[in-house]
Amino acid sequence: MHRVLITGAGGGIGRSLRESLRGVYPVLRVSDRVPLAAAHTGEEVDRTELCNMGAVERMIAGVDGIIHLGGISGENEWEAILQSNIVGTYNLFEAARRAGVKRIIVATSNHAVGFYPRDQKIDHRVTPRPDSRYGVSKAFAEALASLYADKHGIGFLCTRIGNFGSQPIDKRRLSIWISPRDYTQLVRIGLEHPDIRYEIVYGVSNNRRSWYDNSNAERLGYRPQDDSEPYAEAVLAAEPSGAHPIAERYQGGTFCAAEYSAPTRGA
Ligand code: 15L
Repeated sequence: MHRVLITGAGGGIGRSLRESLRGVYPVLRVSDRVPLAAAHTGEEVDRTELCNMGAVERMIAGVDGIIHLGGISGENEWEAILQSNIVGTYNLFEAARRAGVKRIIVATSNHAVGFYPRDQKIDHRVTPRPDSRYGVSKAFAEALASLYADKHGIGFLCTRIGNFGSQPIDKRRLSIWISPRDYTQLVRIGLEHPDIRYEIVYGVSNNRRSWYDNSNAERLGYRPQDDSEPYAEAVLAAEPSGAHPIAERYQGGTFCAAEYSAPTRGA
């Protein structure tokens, strides 16, 4: 990997990876739709709207690997999700194919599988159960990655990120938290592992309360260093009571409860 591109480099995960990957690859190109901090040595700064194919093609020129974080990072109206996450991801993968990019790390999300219940441990083989239009866009990204892996030979690591941050912020996040250093490790596996065709892994730390069987990530060499458990007592003490029963039942939490209108069945 000579030149690695980060899309969505102005977001929380993007800013963190920009720091942790500084100097790891000869050139780090950082891009966002909003202006970014000026380039450090070894960096190139770019500004691109992912829904503009011509701009995406220019952004991608000369790139070997991509960390795709760009797009909307939560639930939104369909038109916004469509342009940023669906058209934007299509433009990126298609431009990458034309430019001969070798690897793409995709920031998918726990919300692609958010309607699995909390009492079920899931692995990378489960079918998607999106909990939102946002979750559907992440399932779309995984499906599109599968197509571009099988048909065009780009290597993809789809990371179903739980909740990224310096520490877990509530009860649900105790099960899905990922620390910055663990996500950096996972991204580097995606870019540097010699044999990746198409893989789904969970972007989570080594949480004792995890809802995921992350054996596929372990198989690829992932050894997360952090666990949410030391934070559990304080987090649980601060947890407000009266959570929505649908949010409480499913892994996606409030993403599941929002706009929920199905007749509630049993438990
Ligand atoms: C996500 O996918 C979002 O990008 C992030 O903002 C959080 O909402 C996270 O999931 C979560 O589930 O906590």
